[in-house]
Amino acid sequence: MKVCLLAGGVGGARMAQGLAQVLAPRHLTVLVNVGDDEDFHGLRVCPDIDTVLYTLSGQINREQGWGVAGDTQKALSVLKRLEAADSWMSLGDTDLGLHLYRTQQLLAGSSLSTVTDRIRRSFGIGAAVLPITDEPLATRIVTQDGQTLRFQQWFVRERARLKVARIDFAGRAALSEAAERAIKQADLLLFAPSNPWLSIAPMLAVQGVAALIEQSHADKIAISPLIGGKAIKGPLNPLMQDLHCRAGNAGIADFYAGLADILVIDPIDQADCAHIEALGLDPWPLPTRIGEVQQSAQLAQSLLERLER
Ligand code: GDP
Ligand code: FO1
Ligand code: CA
Repeated sequence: MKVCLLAGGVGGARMAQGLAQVLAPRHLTVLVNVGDDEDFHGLRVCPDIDTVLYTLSGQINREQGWGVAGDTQKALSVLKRLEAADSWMSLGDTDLGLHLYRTQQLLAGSSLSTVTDRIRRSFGIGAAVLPITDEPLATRIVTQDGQTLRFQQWFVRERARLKVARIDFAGRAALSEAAERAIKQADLLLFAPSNPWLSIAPMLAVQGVAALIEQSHADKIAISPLIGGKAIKGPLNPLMQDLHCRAGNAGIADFYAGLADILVIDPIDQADCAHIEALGLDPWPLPTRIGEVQQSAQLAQSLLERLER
């Protein structure tokens, strides 16, 4: 079975890691959000792509959920001493090597898909990892106090504390050819337990993606990022409040209604099944805590077995 995973950073990477344990590499493609991507010190930084690559290659700093384990910050300390712009973004020394390479390759004319694939291969990752688009598509946060911030300004500099009025996606990015192929060839389109509004929505904003998913005859499964109504990590709960979403899995189901057929929720949230069914989605209660690779592999295995029944 060919699986195409739509992924943001941490939640996406954790699900990708489990799938990689149970699928042959040629049967797994991870399509990754690029709305978080920004330039720092002239270098292209792609946090969600890098979180997926570092996780699949075992280099991730597991406590942080981003960056390389054991990385140092000598270069950053120089930038800070020089009061360089945007040095609130903690770029580690090892991580900077990746940004240098990517930026040089992009400037030399390679697409983001091509560069990402070169890095994937050198990291020894078998599954395909692809940006959803090769063109810039920047998530912009419009705050309730009237500012328009770049995603990382809001998330890192402001620690996601400013209330959100609206999320915009700047640019008219087109789906990459490789991503289009992956969606068309998929037997299962799987939405990782990523943040729907910050990681999945920017991918759906890429021209053609929503229509291709709608036309696809693949099974379409979304995994809820909430357990017991709470996100494991990140600003999802306050964001849902700011955007006037229904709380808990009802709000997640509202997002995925019409897009997915099945919503996987943790068994502790079984009481949400009625809300989910009311929207025409089939609720599948399965353990969704996937912080350990065995847990993620178990979830992947359960999904595949249940589909094959
Ligand atoms: P980001 O781009 O790094 O913010 O990561 P994603 O958007 O891919 O994922 C963020 C979401 O992952 C958060 O809303 C978390 O609740 C969710 N998440 C993280 N770990 C787990 C887990 O073990 N299980 C589930 N169900 N969700 C998780
Ligand atoms: N997240 C932070 O909260 N603080 C940081 O200083 C930070 C630096 C950073 C550097 C490289 C990278 O790939 C990711 C980094 N992140 C940092 C995470 C990044 O903001 C992600 O976009 C978020 O995890 C949301 O997806
Ligand atoms: Ca992200």
